Amino acid sequence: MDNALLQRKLNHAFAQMDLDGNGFIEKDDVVGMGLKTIEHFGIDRSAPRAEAVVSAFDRLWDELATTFDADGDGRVSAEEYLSGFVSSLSDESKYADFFQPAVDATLNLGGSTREGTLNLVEWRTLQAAYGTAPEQADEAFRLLDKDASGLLTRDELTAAIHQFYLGTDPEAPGNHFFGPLGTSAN
Ligand SMILES: [Ca+2]
Ligand SMILES: [Ca+2]
Repeated sequence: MDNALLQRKLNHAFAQMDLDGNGFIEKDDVVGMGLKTIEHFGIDRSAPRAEAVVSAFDRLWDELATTFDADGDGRVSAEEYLSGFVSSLSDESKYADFFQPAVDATLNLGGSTREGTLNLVEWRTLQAAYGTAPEQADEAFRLLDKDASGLLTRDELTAAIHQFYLGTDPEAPGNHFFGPLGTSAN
């Protein structure tokens, strides 16, 4: 990993995903992140939209374990996470297969009549689940809502997450996707 910005972003994402803060991403952390998001949206765990999130994060864990857990101890260390990104996910199509199901399931927690889009209130709710302060969430929304429509579309959100995980441009709005770097609530 020779890009300092990308490394900071991945460290930030790792710390957010390591829900219990024990220095490893494990199944409970990943599924727990899905459950925490459902809880913030106030959606019943048995609702189909909630079930979809749980199963998508379950699959995300399976992908993480298969692709990143190099020493096979059933958990992903920070080193395994960083090197897994470099060796496996710099390929665009692999990246999409990996994250898109969880992204789509999460976006569908928002307005049911606007599937795959988030308004400001829904965006704040999602960001709160990831530990981002409301004013920082609002700033990120403004940056990401490129056409100022007041809604973040699936395309805008997908592009932003892609910038977050793979981008090296310090000006890219997607760098703000998971809140200010280095200030994870964990
Ligand atoms: Ca953990
Ligand atoms: Ca491991």
